[in-house]
Amino acid sequence: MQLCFATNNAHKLEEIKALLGDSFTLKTLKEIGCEEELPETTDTIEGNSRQKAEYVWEHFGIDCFADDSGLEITALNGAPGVHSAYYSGSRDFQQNIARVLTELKSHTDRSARFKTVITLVLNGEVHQFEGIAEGHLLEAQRGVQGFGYDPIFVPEGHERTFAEMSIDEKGKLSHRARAFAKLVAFLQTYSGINS
Ligand code: ITT
Repeated sequence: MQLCFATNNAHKLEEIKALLGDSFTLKTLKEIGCEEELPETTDTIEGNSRQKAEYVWEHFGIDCFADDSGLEITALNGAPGVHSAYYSGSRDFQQNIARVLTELKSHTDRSARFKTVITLVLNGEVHQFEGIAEGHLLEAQRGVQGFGYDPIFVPEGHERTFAEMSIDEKGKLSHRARAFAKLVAFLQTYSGINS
């Protein structure tokens, strides 16, 4: 069965290929002839994830899935959320962290969660899978692994930040891993039923 993963992030593609096994031939956007930037113009993580997957389905007619993620901070009413990548106005991780830390200065509640929503369009039907990693935010950065807000995020039940963990360790706890696990379980059941 052929399926497109609507991402340009090679790292994400390799990760999901390893999880899915041989029942699925995963195609990249390039391989299906999609060279354009996918639209991400809604105001929610769910909406952007769905918008990307539906764009590929509508323009290329191939079953596909897309993901979108963000950091939701309780004291900031869920911000930066869908704006996580460009919160400071640029994609610069250090500037984004700096803005978050400044805005949190007057708050005692430091709880936050990473959220991933994957949208799968299969035979024209839409399915969504959510993964959450609960945790809290430090006042200063620790660690150099990972990306984005990892140096200030400590997942629930742990003392180290995501940036102090190995890829494998973060991979067991992360929002993205949890959402992908639900997608993989769904696809395995689906391919079992249809083989
Ligand atoms: P795509 O090209 O796949 O869209 P992206 O960087 O926009 O890559 P996401 O949509 O998954 O990635 O996430 C949006 C932003 O949320 C990302 O740029 C980070 O700032 C933040 N983020 C998401 N997942 C994160 C993680 O695991 N650790 C730290 N920050 C993360």
